[in-house]
Amino acid sequence: MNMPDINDLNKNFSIDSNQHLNFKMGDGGIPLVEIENEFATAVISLQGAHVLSWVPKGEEDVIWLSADATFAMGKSVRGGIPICWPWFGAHESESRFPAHGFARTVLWTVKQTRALDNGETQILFQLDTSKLDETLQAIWSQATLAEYTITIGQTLMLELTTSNKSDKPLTLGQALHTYFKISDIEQTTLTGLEGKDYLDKTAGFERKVQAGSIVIKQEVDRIYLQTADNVVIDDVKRKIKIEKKGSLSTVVWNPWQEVANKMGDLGKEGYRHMLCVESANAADDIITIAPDESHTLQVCYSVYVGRPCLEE
Ligand code: TA6
Repeated sequence: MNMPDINDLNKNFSIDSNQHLNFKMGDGGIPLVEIENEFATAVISLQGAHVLSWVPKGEEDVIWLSADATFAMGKSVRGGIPICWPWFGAHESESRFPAHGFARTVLWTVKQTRALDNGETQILFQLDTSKLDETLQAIWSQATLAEYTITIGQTLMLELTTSNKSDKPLTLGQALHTYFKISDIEQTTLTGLEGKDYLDKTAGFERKVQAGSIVIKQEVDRIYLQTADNVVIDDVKRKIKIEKKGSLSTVVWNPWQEVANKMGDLGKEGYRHMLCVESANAADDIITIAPDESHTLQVCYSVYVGRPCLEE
C-alpha cells in the first residue's frame, strides 16, 4: 500500500469538536493517529493499526511501550497492541515466513472515524490481502479481509473481523498481543485461568495444567487452551479487566531478564513493567472460516470499573 498523505487523512477523517482525532507523521516516517475525548487519550500507528497508548483520564497508560522500541516500516514494534494475523507464532510449515504473520508490519487503510454520541471515539481500519504487494501475496494468496474497529473511551474496545473472500476454507490463527503496563511483575497476579490446560513454550510446548492464579517469577510463555474466560491483571496498584468474545486461547508472556536482555529492544528493566495477556485463537484453537463467512474477535479492557463492558 502507498504511504497515505497526512493532509489527506486529516481532510477526510479528522474530528475537531468536543473530541479530537488527528493524524501526524510519527517516528520512522510512519503515520500516527492521536485521539482525545472526555474519557481518554490514545495513539495508534497506521502500521499494523497498532495501538501504542491508551490512557483513561486520571490513570496511567494501560498499554506498555518499550523505551527502546524502534519505529521503521516493515519492523514490528516492541510494545503496544500488535495484531498477530493471519497466523500466531511461527508459521506452521514455512520457517522463513514472519513470526506472528504480517498484519503488524504493513500499513492498514483508515476507512472511517466517528465521534459517538456517548462521547467515545471510533476508528475503523481495513487490511485487504488482495491489495498486498507481490512478496506478501506469495506468502498469503488467499483473499482475506480484516476489519478492525477501535473504540476509545473509559474502556478500550477492539473488534477484529476476518472475512474469507476466497472459495476455499480459511485457516486463521490470531492474537491481540497486548503489552499491559504494570507497576512490578513480581507483585502481579493474573486470575481467571485457574485449572486450565496450557502449552508451555519454555518446555517445548509441553501440555500442563494451571494450578491456582498466575504469578510470574521467571520466563513465562504459555498458550492457555479453551479459555474463552475473562481474566484480571492485579498489580496491587490497579486491576485491569480483560473481557473477550470469539477468542478460545489466552497467551501469557513475560520474557524475564535473561531473554529480555538478548532481545535488545525491551528496555533495561522493561520486563518488570510489562505483561502480555493476549486474546487469541492459537495452537489447537485456530479457527476455520468457510468461504463468504467471517469471524469476529472482540476484546474490551477496563481499569477496574466493576461492571461488564461487553454485553452478555
Ligand atoms: O506471544 C508470545 C510470543 O509468541 C513469545 O514466544 C515471544 O517470542 C513473543 O511472542 C514476542 O514475539 P516477537 O515476534 O514480537 O518478538
